[in-house]
Amino acid sequence: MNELVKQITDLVRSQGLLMKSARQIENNSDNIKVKPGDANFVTVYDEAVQNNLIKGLKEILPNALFFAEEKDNSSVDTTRGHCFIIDPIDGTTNFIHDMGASAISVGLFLDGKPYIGVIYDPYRDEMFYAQTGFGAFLNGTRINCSDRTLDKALFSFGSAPYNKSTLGSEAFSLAQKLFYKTADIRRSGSAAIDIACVACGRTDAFFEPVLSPWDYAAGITILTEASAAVSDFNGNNLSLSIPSSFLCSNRVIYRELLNLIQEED
Ligand code: LIP
Repeated sequence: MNELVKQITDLVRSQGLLMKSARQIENNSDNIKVKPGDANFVTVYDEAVQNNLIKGLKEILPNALFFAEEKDNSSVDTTRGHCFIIDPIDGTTNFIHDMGASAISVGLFLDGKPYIGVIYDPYRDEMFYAQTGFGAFLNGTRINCSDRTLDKALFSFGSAPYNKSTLGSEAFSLAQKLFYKTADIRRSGSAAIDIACVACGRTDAFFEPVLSPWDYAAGITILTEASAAVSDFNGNNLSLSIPSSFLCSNRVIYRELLNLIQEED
């Protein structure tokens, strides 16, 4: 493992331990704040993990910029130099409900190009990481996406919970359509975990009508290095600065999925 990847994964693992130490978050309202949108929360742990990550990553790469879920990113140009795009706890609602299905997601970009991606699920002690050109790994073992066909595929989807009123029906109508063409559906409640599952071939596709760059930044590098396809619903590259629709899948079914999505419009 490259030294920079090792430094980042060590730091991320330490923050996973902080996540796991959290107890009964839901029972203390001082722990939770409500953000704009439907059912959008932040906990004191999201803020602590984010602060600790930024502090530690600054020691590793002093000139890097930071674009992260729980901070103001208005002056951050994600396309210049080293830029970390961070979701301190992806799956915050799961975290509040003690579901044991949340992850830390850290993507590093160099001049706007994918460089390193790290997704850590502390509950399963699963560290997914990739560096452009060097493959994708889960706990040190090389991973690749699946080659299942659509009829055998297991897909997951995100319900766009923060935009229920505008995008909820799109998410469910597409999920219903895919349900009849595939083996079955899953919904983990963490986009980062759903993405990691496509990268290692547990599932075959994941979509959500809108996600933010911190939800998928690390995933872009991991998916690409695992030979999966990743784009927005129009087949375009994902934005690193504004929310976007999101699709990833193995390459056998990607075009078919894009066509099915476009039929919906
Ligand atoms: C959330 C996800 C969830 C997805 C939401 C949101 P957060 O991230 O991982 O699965 O449906 O759109 O992005 O806010 O918990 O970091």
